[in-house]
Amino acid sequence: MNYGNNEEIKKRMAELSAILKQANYEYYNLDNPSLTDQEYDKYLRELIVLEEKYPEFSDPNSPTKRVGGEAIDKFVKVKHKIPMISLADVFNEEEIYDFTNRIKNAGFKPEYVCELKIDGLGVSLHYEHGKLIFAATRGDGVIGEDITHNVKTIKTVPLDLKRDIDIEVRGEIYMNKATLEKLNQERERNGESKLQNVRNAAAGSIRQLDPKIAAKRHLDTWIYHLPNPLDYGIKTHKEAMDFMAELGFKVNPASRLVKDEKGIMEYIKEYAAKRSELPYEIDGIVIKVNNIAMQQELGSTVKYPRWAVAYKFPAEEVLTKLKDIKFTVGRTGQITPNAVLEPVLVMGSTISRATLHNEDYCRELDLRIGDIVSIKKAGDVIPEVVEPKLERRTGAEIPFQMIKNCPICGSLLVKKGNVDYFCVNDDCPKKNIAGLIHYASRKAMNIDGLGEEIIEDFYNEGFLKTIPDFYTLKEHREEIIALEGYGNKKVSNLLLAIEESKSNSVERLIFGLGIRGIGAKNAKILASTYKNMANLREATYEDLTSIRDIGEVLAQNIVNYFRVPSNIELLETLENKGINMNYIGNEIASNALITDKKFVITGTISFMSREEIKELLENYGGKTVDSVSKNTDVVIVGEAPGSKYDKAKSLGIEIWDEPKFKEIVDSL
Ligand code: 0OW
Repeated sequence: MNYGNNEEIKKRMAELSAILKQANYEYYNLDNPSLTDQEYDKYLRELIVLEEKYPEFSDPNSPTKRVGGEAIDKFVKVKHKIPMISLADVFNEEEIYDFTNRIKNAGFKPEYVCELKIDGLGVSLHYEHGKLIFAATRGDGVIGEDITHNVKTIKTVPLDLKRDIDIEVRGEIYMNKATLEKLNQERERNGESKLQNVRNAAAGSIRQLDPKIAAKRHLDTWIYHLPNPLDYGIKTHKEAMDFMAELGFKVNPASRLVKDEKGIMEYIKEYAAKRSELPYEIDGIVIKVNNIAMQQELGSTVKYPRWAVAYKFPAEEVLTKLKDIKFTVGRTGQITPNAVLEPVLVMGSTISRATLHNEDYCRELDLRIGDIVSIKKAGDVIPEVVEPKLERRTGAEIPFQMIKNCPICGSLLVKKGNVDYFCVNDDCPKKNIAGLIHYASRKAMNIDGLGEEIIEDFYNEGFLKTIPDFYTLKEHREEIIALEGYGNKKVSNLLLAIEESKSNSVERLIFGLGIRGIGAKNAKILASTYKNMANLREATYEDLTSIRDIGEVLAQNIVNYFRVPSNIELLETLENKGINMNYIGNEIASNALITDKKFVITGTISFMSREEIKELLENYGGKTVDSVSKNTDVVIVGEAPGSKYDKAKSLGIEIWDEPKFKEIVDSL
């Protein structure tokens, strides 16, 4: 087809774009297409060809993006202007009345909107002049990640709105049950592990760097929140939902305006019964005050709105057979009894293992191998064995016996405290395997795809005995591919994920080392305080204890860890293999008066809370510590200061009184 001059070409591309977008909306949002698939594909192909030929005329919001544009190489952080707060959970009728009574006691007579609580992940969508500009995950509610490249592949997220409007809306990205089923069948064919539930599947899909992969996951959305309705003259949540639907967003038709608690309870009852027939997972019912002015007067706590709650469906209890009791050895050597169960479906997941906590728990329940037991799984917590069904006993069951020796290395177990048993053999393979699993885990080095079974396989094959061995696995590539269930693609993805882990910010490595008592949060504090591993290695006990969240025990554990030659050797080996030893963390502004300075705050500053001062100083690379020492750079002195003020003067430490501090804050 020849298009004549540039104007003709641009016109044709815009025409095709409009035809395809309208067709998408009719197909995915209205479920009432006017184009046949063949017609749709013909127009799409024509537009793809034109965009390749004339990239300068290509629209960033072109419908061709639905099939996935360029891959990104890392996720960019996004700060939410209005925090994306979560919902407080309630579990029964009494707690629902507590919620509504609190509102009525505050003098309000509210109506409520009841909504299905979609089991996916929160998303924020930003539009300017009616065009999708960017999309971000909820993250921790304040800082999310830019996922625009993947969101554009979600067919029900409009790339253009019905009006030329600037707006942010929020909703849930989710995966249908049937989509997960198909995805898991395909993963099983590829020898990949099955995804446990739709929430993990949706989260894993939206966190793909390559949108062509995300496009294949057929994600979907329900939009349920307008953060600033009054800016659009909207007075109720119901109006907001209708407004967003008119703009072209997919809004759940099951939402319902109810007058009172009776209406709420009827809605809950109705959807508890319908839940299993829905094409998507819901984990509860969201109850919101309808009137926006009331919402704003009720306000929010730091974490939750006071005008909305999430009623969570009760945990499902199902029966299955206790086939065996196995004992696992944790990375600290702790022995935990685990139930090996006849696989059973609970809350959308197939369960074949459940924790039995410790020996006392098993004795109190008088658990016997062969028992029929009830299993309970609430939300995404690990499933639990509730009790054996005594009436189902045949007499053939085998009473519980606590083991005396480590199931892996055979060494005699030692009882510590009054319940737990430990394997104290430092060369116990299971402890080593658990240490490797911890190192690769999500909150540590976050090596995608390297789950427990794979690590256990590699350990038993001898490819992976110590942490540095992760980075030489690529030398065993052929041997690994030869293993049962390890396809070429799967091994390539694993080796790529291992290489990617080298560029983590150093807090992940600090946590992955398994220093006693150092969790992910403290690891981040240490990383942001010391900026790199070398500085942390040099930190003295006094230095460490002067950090707010690090007490004596942790400080001693850290100092001890760096005194062990094999640990120093490990770190040097890892550094030589190219593992990043620096803190990459959140970008912080810098200011000579604040960056890398240690501050103590004493007394009350009239215009800022201590938390806000701490956050401001941290944003500029400063650090607040609790006690004044010769390492303190500045003491900020407010109203009615304490002895720290005197100590600062005696040590000749720089003092900022309130006027001085205010002057500096205003200058930032
Ligand atoms: N998951 C949901 C859902 C919903 C937000 C807006 C203000 C307070 C929470 O279906 N229907 N409505 C809201 O309203 N949130 C939901 O999910 C939230 C998102 C983040 C945590 C909860 O899952």
